[in-house]
Amino acid sequence: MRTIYSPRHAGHAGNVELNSGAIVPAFELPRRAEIIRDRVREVGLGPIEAPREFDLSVAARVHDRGYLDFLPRAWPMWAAEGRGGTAMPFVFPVPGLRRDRPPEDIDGLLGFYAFDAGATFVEGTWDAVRASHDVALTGAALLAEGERAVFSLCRPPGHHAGSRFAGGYCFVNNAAVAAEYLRGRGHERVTVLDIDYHHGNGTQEIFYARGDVQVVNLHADPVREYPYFLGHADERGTGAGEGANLNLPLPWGTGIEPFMAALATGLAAIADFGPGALVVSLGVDTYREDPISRFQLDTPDYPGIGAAVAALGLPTLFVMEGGYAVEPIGANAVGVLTGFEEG
Ligand code: OKS
Ligand code: ZN
Repeated sequence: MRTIYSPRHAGHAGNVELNSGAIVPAFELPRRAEIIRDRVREVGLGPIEAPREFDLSVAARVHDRGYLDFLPRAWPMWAAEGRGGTAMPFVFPVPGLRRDRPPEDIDGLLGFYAFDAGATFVEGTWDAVRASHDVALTGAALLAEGERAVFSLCRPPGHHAGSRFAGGYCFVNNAAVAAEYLRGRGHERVTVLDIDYHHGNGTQEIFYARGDVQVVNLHADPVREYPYFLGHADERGTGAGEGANLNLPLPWGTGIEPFMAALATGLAAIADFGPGALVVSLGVDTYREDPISRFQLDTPDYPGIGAAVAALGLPTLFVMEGGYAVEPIGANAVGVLTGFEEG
């Protein structure tokens, strides 16, 4: 399996986040991607290649134009106020407030285009986001050109980013952009399978009214877990998308057996939908020692997940999402991929 990787992710670094009432260094670190890349090399998964360059035309089909225009401007606007550190929103247009007119001030804009304080900007953020988008699209292009499976080692991740909001370390929804690309390249139906610990609320929101892109999510039950306000089992899609969204929420403490049972349910729904290609939002924050998550998966469990996904027999693009137990992240993420190849 080919891996697509760009070192430009490393510019998104040194930012802080709000956690348990304190400002702490962000958990989403450059080391994460480097450790995964090193593990790909170590196990000989296949070549590691630089991304091609893409314009934002596919991204503009899943994201709002104003949102996409804002992302590269966020840090320059922040810096123009004489500020350094981390650009972070603190006020949000919840229902009851105006969403129809973007403010002109940077603090207003940061909140206008976010659902939480968790997608923060430093000077190198946009360049890293742009490269992550190219990494995803390069993987999708290789799939369209006939590869059976590709690993897009994206950083920053994407699955919390919606059509017009950032959040949860995510800016551009890499998996959604890849799925949209594959839709435009000969596949009538495409599925996004999200196995990150957290619900992929952005991916769900983007495709919720569409019948051509199925979204299947396994995640910690939002009744107790971030992102809280989406990801329940009764969210099944709307309009043309009715039935094309499937949420499989699981309780805190979930181990590999119930996880695999839910995965089997998700895979059966995918087989019924009959997509021509599959995009897997691959998070390994399901790991037992993840510092911000509460599932109980162990390193030897991950290859079985990849093998189960391989049994669908679909062209498959793996897009990296979360996972914060930094040292084991390589063994866990690449374990899914080797399991897929052997499965
Ligand atoms: C609050 C942390 C919020 C959780 C962000 C979750 C990011 C993630 N300090 N999404 O898949 O892993
Ligand atoms: Zn996650």
